[in-house]
Amino acid sequence: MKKVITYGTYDLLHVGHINLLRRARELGDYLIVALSTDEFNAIKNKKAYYSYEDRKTILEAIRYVDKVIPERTWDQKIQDVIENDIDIFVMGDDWKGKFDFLKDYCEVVYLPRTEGISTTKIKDDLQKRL
Ligand code: C2G
Repeated sequence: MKKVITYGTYDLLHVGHINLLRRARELGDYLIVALSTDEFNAIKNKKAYYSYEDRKTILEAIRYVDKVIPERTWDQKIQDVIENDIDIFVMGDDWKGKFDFLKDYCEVVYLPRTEGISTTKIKDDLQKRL
């Protein structure tokens, strides 16, 4: 069984997230999402609208996602890859090159982002409607 892992906040779920999850899952047979906790989001200077628990519930309902684990630090990826017997690490290409150190442990794939959509854009567009 080829196991894939990807990381993210996945707030205000949109087609960019779904496109990433679908392509990541299609690279193997099993997809784990390491979901940023609310505390880790603070470290990333992100404030998610939905709590970790709600973002986890939403992700677990997606057909492409087999398991959701917490992402608590920048430094857990090597351990996650080893502990979960991961074959492929996947991220959107806004992260291109940033996780190449994982190539010693698994395949590293950066997938093209979906243009024209982001959680930030959603928030900005809604703000303009107020
Ligand atoms: N994404 C995408 N297209 C978009 C928006 C996002 O392909 N239009 C991808 C991102 O490249 C990422 C995933 O969807 O692979 C999740 O995006 P975020 O929730 O913004 O994740 P991020 O904050 O970049 O977290 O340790 C890694 C970090 O936790 C990554």
